[in-house]
Amino acid sequence: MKKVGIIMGSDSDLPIIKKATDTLRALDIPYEVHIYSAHRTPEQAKDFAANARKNGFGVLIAAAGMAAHLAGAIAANTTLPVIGIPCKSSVLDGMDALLSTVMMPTGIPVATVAINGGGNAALLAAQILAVEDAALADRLDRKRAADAAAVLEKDARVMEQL
Ligand code: RP5
Repeated sequence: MKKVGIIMGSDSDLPIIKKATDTLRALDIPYEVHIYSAHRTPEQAKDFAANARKNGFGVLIAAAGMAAHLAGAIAANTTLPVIGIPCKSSVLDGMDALLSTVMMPTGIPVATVAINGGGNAALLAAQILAVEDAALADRLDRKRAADAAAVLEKDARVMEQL
């Protein structure tokens, strides 16, 4: 199976990345994680993106906060699908990162998930890989069913709490 490449701009983004890696591990999807910054280590970020396809990656996730150019910079150097996670910092509630990540110019798309949306980034990466992987698609179907069952279980008990 192709790997998911995860790049974060700083180790301060780790709690958000952990949500993604937990989800990928639960789905038995191989991944690799790096700390590369569009601003602090631009050459390493570029090299990783430019070589990602030949290095066995099928989709990339890029997480960054503040002036969050990482996902766009990664997307500029590969035609693999790139998923952007805008990370919330201590000011502006993540709106800075959301707009920096989502407002890409035509020609260089980034599929942007919610602010701090590490779990959905991983699920979207899984769904992309599952287009060509029936076993993974089956695992995703089973997860959806289990998630729905968990909600219905809460529904069955909600009146007991009120
Ligand atoms: C971004 O700036 C990182 O992705 C992080 O979300 C934010 C702050 O980074 P640190 O100053 O905590 O390293 O590049």
